[in-house]
Amino acid sequence: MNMFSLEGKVALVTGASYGIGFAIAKALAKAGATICFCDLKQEFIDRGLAGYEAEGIKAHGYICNVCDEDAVNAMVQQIEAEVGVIDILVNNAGIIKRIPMCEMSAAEFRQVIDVDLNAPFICAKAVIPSMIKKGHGKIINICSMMSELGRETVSAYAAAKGGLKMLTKNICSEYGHLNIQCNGIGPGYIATPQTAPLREIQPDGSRHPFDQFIIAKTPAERWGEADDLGGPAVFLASDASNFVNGHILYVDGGILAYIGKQP
Ligand code: NAP
Ligand code: GCO
Repeated sequence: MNMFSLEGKVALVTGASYGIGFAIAKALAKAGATICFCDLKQEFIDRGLAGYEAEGIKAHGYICNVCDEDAVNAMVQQIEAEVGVIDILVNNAGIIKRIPMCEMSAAEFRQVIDVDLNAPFICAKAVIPSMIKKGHGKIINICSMMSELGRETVSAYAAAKGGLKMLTKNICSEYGHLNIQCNGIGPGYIATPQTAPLREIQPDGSRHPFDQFIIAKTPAERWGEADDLGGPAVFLASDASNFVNGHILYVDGGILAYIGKQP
C-alpha cells in the first residue's frame, strides 16, 4: 500500500480554502503530503488554515490570483524556498458564470476562460521546470462534466473545461517522457458553494428543479460530496498512477454512463 503514500511530497492545491480544493488537500495530507494552497484574500487563507488545523493539518497558505503569471511564479518560488519543490500540483481554482451565451459579454466569457483554463496553464508552466529537475511530477487538473457535455447558460465554463481536458492531454504528451503525469479529475455534481444556487429549496419547500434533475440523472441518486474526490486525487497524486497519463477520471456517481431515470 506504500504506492499510495505521499510521505515527503509537497502539494500545491489552488483555490483550496474550502470546497473541492479543501477536500482534495485534506486527503493528500492524510496520505502524507505537505499542503500548500492559495486563495485570493487573506480572510479566505485564514479560514482555510483554521479548517486544516481543525483536521490536524499544518498547511501553508498564500494569497495569489492564479490568473496573474508574475504572482504565480513568485508564489512557486516562495514555496520552493520555504517548503520545498512542488511534487504535486492540483489546478482546482475555478469560477462559473451561468448566463445565456447571447446575454454574456465578451469580458465575462474571457474572465471564466482566464480562471478555468489560462490559470491552469500558468500554474503548470510554473511548476514543470522544477519537476523536470527533480525527475518526477504529478499535475491534476480539475475538469468537469462540462469537459464532455454542454448545457444552457454555461458556454464559457464548458469551453474552458473542454479546453482543460485537452491541455491535460497535451501536458501528458509533451512531458510524459520526463516522468511527469498530468491527469484530470472530472467531478460530477458536487454539493459546494459553487452549486448552492442549483440546490436552493424553493419557496413552496420543494427541491430546486435542477436538484431533482440531477438526482434523476445520477445512478447514485445523490449529489457528490467534496470528500468523494479525495481518494481519486490521492491515486492520481501517488506512485500508484505512474503509468496513468492524459486520463480524465470522472467521479460523477455514474452520470456520464446513464441516460437518466424516466420522469
Ligand atoms: P468554489 O466553492 O466556488 O471554490 C472555488 C475556489 O477557487 C475558491 O476558494 C475561490 O476563492 C478560488 N478561486 C477562484 N478564482 C480564483 C483565482 N483567480 N485565484 C485563486 N483562487 C481562486 O468551487 P468548487 O465547487 O469547490 O469547485 C472547485 C473546482 O472544481 C472548480 O475548478 C470547479 O470548476 C470544479 N468543479 C466543481 C464541481 C461542483 O459540482 N462543485 C463539479 C465539477 C468541477 P474565493 O473564495 O476567494 O473566490
Ligand atoms: C452547472 C454546474 C456544473 C458543475 C460541474 C459539473 O451549472 O451545470 O455548476 O457545471 O459545477 O462542473 O461537473
